[in-house]
Amino acid sequence: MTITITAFERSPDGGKGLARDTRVRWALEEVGQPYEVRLVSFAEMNAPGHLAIHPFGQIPTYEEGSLSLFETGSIVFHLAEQHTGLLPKDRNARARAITWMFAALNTVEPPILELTTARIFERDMPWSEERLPLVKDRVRARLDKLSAYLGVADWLDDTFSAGDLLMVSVLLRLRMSGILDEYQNLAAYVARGEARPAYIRAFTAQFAINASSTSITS
Ligand code: GTB
Repeated sequence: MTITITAFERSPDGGKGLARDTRVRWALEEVGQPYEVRLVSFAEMNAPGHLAIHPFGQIPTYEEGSLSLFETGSIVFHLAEQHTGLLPKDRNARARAITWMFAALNTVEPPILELTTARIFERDMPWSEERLPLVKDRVRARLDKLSAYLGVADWLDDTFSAGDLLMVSVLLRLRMSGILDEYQNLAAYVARGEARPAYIRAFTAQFAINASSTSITS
C-alpha cells in the first residue's frame, strides 16, 4: 500500500530540514519504505480536507490505506513497530528505546522550542534581551544531563534506534543558536545521525523542495 506523507509546500526554514516531515522521511528511509509526499500550503493545512486527517492543521501527516495518522512521534513509532530497523527485538531494549523517544519529545524538545520562539519570534520584543539568557540556560540544563549520560557512547543505547532518530532531530534545531557546539559529544552524536545514509536521503529529498524558499531561521 502506498504511504503518503504531507510536508510544507514552502518550508519556513528554506530547506534546513527542521520541519518535522524530515523526521518522518528519515524514519521511512531507515526502514526502507518508499513514500509519496503531498505538499500543502498554509491555506490547505487549514482546509477541511487536511483538518480531517490533522485536527490541528499541521504537517506532517501519514496515510496508508485506511490508516491516517498525525503527530510525528506517533508516526515514527508506528513505522518502528511495523518494520525492522528502528526498535530492538529484545523487550527491555525496545522499552528503553521507546523511553528515549518520549524523552526527546517531552523532556528535551520543549526548552529547545522555547528557544526558537525567543530567538526568532520574540526578538523584537523590548524584553527579549533579558529573557533570552534564561531560556538558553533552560536548554543547557537539559543538555548538561544528556551529555553526561551519553558520555563517549555512539548512541543512547547499544544500537541506533527511533529514540536516537528523534533525539538527533530535536538537537538539530539548536545548531543555529551555537549551543550544540558547547557540547562536543552531543555535536558529534548529531553529526553521526546526519551521516547515516537514511538521513542524507531524507534531507536531500526535503531540500530539493525547499531550497528556494526564504528562510526565517538564520
Ligand atoms: N506535535 C506535532 C508533531 O510532532 O507532529 C507538531 C507539528 C508541528 O508543529 N508542525 C509544524 C506546522 O505544521 C511544522 S514542523 N506548523 C504550522 C502550524 O502550526 O500552523 C515545525 C517547524 C516549523 C518551521 C520550522 N522552521 O522554519 O525552521 C521548523 C519546524
